[in-house]
Amino acid sequence: MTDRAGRRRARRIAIGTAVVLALAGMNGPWLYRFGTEKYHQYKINQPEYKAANGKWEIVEFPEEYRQNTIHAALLRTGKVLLVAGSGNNQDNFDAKRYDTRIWDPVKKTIKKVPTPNDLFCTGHTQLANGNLLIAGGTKRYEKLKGDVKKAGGLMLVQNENPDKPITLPAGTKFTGKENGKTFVSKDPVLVPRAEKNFDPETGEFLGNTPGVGRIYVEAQKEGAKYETGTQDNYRVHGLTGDDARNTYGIAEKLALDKKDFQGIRDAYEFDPVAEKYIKVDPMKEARWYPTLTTLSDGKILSVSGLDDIGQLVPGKNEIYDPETKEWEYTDKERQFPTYPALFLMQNGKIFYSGSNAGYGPDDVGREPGVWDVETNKFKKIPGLSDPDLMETSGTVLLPPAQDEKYMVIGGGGVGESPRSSEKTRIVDLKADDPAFVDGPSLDKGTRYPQASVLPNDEVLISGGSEDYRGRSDSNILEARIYDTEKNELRRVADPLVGRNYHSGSILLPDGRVMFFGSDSLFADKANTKPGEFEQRVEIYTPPYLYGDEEQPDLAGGPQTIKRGGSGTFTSQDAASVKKVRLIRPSATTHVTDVDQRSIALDFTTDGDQITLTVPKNKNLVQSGWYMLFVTDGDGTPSKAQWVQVP
Ligand SMILES: [Cu+2]
Repeated sequence: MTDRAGRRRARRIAIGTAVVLALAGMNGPWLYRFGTEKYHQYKINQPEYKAANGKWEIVEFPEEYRQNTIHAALLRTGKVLLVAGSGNNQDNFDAKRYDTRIWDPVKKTIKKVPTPNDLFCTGHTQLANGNLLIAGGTKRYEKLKGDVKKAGGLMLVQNENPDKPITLPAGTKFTGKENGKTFVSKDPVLVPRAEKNFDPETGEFLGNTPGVGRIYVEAQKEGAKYETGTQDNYRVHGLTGDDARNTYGIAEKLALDKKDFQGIRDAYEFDPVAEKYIKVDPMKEARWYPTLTTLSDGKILSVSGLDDIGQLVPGKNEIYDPETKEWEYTDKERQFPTYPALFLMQNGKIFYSGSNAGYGPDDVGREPGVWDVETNKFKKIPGLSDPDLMETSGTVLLPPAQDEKYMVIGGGGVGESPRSSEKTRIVDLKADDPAFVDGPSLDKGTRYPQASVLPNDEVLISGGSEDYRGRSDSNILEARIYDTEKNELRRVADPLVGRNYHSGSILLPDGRVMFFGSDSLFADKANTKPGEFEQRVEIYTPPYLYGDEEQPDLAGGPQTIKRGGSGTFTSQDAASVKKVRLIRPSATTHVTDVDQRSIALDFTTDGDQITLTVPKNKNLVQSGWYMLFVTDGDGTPSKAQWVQVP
């Protein structure tokens, strides 16, 4: 800053203060508020303030482009894919109005993309070729108790025949042997054949284990008198001979209680260049709220979700092969709550932080640990504080990824609990016996925190709400930057828009961070008016873009660098570069972003040349497209160059 600019600034501050004092002196409460607000506006726009705290700006799309964005992913074109599907809106769902937008945050253009299915509450992850894999979504909205007219629930269809599977069509009737009540299936179901069991020593035949198919059934007629009290066996209509003898249903109580959302099996790859969804093989299981995580071999693991009858998928996980575009079950089963936070570790195993987003029994798959998908061994990690407040917590792999330290932020009690945690917890997976320790605390208990890794190794943590879905006007209009080296949080400028459930954040290639969504249950503090989905996007410009110096430039260089390989780029500021990072672009929903990671690169400089080397470990540097940032000694990052690691 020049002396003259400094004097100019000092004079402006003096005038601003005088205005506030004059207004305050008039004693009018409205005027006072007007004055403080005006002063606040003035203050947050001062260069010194922005250089220390950054700045927030609301982006409002033209009305016809607004949508209830639930999912967002940064594409390798630098554009952001915004997916609503039906956007948690029953009217949209009933009308089959499914929405997707592509937004260019630099050119400020937005376009509509035809959406082939209800991708509301789907799962997603970045693929090696730059496509985004998207799997699962919504088959049916939840029905609350009182709205459920026909008694219904899960029917387990058993097949005792070891020689063949059996398929029952939609509309199959089941009549209880004890209760005499008849229920009808909503979909076809394939029941696998029974398994023969033999004594491993003698080879003696011990009997059959029936094959089991799961299907949703409901009463033929409305009303409470068709509810059942307890478990019963059910005769299947329309079968004859052996089939009638070998096939039967078992159901627990079939009642008028709340019916959860139901998932779909459909999967797509989104092509960022054609800007289109491409249909691929459907998953084996229907999933609503699944997590997709890249594995060591570049295949994609799909875990958890509610299935096509609204039940937590019973531990059946599956893997997508991007080569064949087909899914296979894993050999062994393990059950997690919905949207579990699962990250690929440098040793090829999976780290589960315990973060998740909202469905599943409170005693299934809640404890954090390290999971070997092949052997299905799971080693628990101790030390987590507020372990019963992990739902809607956020987990972020702290930069640089090489250190393998994760932070778990906030979280709330299971279901609609009003309780929430103000803790951050940190675990160092490179330690001999990893254990969580508390990091610096937030001011308030925080569900749904948004967290984005920044190119200078800091982490931006923003928003969330104290109560479930922002109840009682509990949105938190605060943001902090976490300093990974000092293990400290510092408060920065406040966001302008409250964001809770169905929100997220994404680091953009120019070093800014975009925020989307929020789905308050109520619009008022008294919790009497229904909430409205937050359709505005907000962009945070971190302090590093308000420094005295320009962003370092970065140009030239190869677009593809192999693991273990090097590339030479040009920068006029090469001599001042202190950090070089490859950042995997975010794909985020429901406080779950298992893609984002920032990898430190070794580099050398020579004049205006900067030569960097990509680490060899394929679990650290997963194949795919990355943002390459260089950051100078002041912590100011360049704009990113896109680099593909094949
Ligand atoms: Cu949701």
